[in-house]
Amino acid sequence: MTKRPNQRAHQCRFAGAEVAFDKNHHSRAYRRRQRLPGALGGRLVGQGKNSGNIGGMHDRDSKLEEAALKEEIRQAGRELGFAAVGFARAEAGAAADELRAWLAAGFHGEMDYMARHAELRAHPAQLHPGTVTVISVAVDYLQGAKMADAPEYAAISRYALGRDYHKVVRGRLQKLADAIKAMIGPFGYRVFSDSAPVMEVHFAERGGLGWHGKHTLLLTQQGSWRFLGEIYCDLPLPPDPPVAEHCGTCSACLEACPTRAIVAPYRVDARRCISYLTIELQGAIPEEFRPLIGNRIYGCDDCQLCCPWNRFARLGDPEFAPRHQLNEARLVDLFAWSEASFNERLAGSPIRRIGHVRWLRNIAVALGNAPASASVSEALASRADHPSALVREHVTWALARQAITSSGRAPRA
Ligand code: B12
Ligand code: SF4
Ligand code: SF4
Repeated sequence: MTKRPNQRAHQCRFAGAEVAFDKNHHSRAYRRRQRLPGALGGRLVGQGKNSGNIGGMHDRDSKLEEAALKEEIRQAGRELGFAAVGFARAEAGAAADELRAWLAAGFHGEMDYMARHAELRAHPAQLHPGTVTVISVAVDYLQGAKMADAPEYAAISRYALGRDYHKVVRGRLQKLADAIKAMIGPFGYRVFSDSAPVMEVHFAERGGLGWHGKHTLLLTQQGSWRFLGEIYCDLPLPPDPPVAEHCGTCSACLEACPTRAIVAPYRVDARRCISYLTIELQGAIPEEFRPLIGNRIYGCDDCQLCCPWNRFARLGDPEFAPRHQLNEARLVDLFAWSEASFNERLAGSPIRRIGHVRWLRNIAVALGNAPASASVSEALASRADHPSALVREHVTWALARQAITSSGRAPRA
């Protein structure tokens, strides 16, 4: 895939943005309140709780004010480093039925939280009372660092090589909420980034940030290497128009998926997805998938690597730059990390969430799939007596697979 390493989406300018809000926005808020007693100003004193009538703001001046406020928010978002900011009504519509159908098919596997909180996902105002608008943001994360491309090296998803996005995106969203408060005064809101039952891709799509790709991720003409986050709020702002979809007749992601997890366009059976198998699944990885996982030890990028739109991807924030050379780490070296090293080196990384046992489980599978060598067998043997039965079982499987490979017999794919 051709990347354009010198292209920068944006410069992150937290400090500059904060200074600008302090200098200008209080006076703007004051001016807006003076001009808008019946519009946002009215809502702020508790008049408008509705979903879509935009608070009864029908006159032209109010509409201009709303449009101006949205642009101010968008600009503040850009200054905080967001690649895009969009506005949608807080309504799930038909997407809620699709979510229910996905759950009914059992595609969520062991992700019980998806089923437990389905109705909160479908009804934003139940999750945060008063919510009428969802402000969605996107943050680019792709890095220019070289990725090792050999079976004895670990393949870790690009999104997980650096700092944990949950914290980064939510921290930035809080700054955006503070900026909005400086513009209009207090308002009701809550910020999220993959941190609560929110239909993130749906609202980003409705807010014009991109379209649902056939791989189900939010896709744009600058690709899909983007995190999503949102502010649920009680500001009755008009929605942005959705963008047209541009998957067309392409089906590259369905064909590239190593485990055939994209069972139909827009339908991922999570139970087959390597991201689920290596990150979400607590127990043993089903044997049928182990050979297909290859050297992927945390997540999978294949449905994005093959996507033609990712040729136009922009580089993301340096905060997501690889730590501990995870972009070119040998499997045997990572397998040797003690639990203390794992916890210490991966502090602040999303990978730490899976814990040392599942880390070893995943690497054992990748070592089983690696070309046969004495160093791989020795590394596996060193964990054969690990206290965790889960690790021992995967090590046994991997040693058996190594034995088959070294005997010259083709391992079962
Ligand atoms: C659960 C989850 C997973 C699960 C399930 C994935 C899935 N596709 O559902 C697993 C663990 C497999 C997963 C993997 C990944 N995930 Co994930 N995941 C989520 C999470 C928490 C919820 C997604 C969800 O609601 N799924 C439920 C199903 C029903 O939603 P859906 O597939 O989008 O289905 C919609 C449409 O496709 C459509 N639909 C469904 N069926 C049908 C049928 C027809 C006929 C039609 C027309 C439409 C249709 O309607 C549905 C509702 O809108 C979100 C965060 C969030 N809170 O939203 C992150 C999120 C989607 N994941 C993200 C990422 C980065 C990934 C990975 C790339 C990570 C990696 N590199 O390993 C992979 C990609 C795998 C993939 N192709 O989806 C990002 C995506 C960013 C982006 N650009 O879109 C999110 C938004 C997190 C974030 N804040 O950034 N993920
Ligand atoms: S992340 Fe990998 S396994 Fe999951 S759907 Fe995409 S290509 Fe398939
Ligand atoms: S690979 Fe093709 S079908 Fe899949 S998301 Fe990208 S453009 Fe759409």
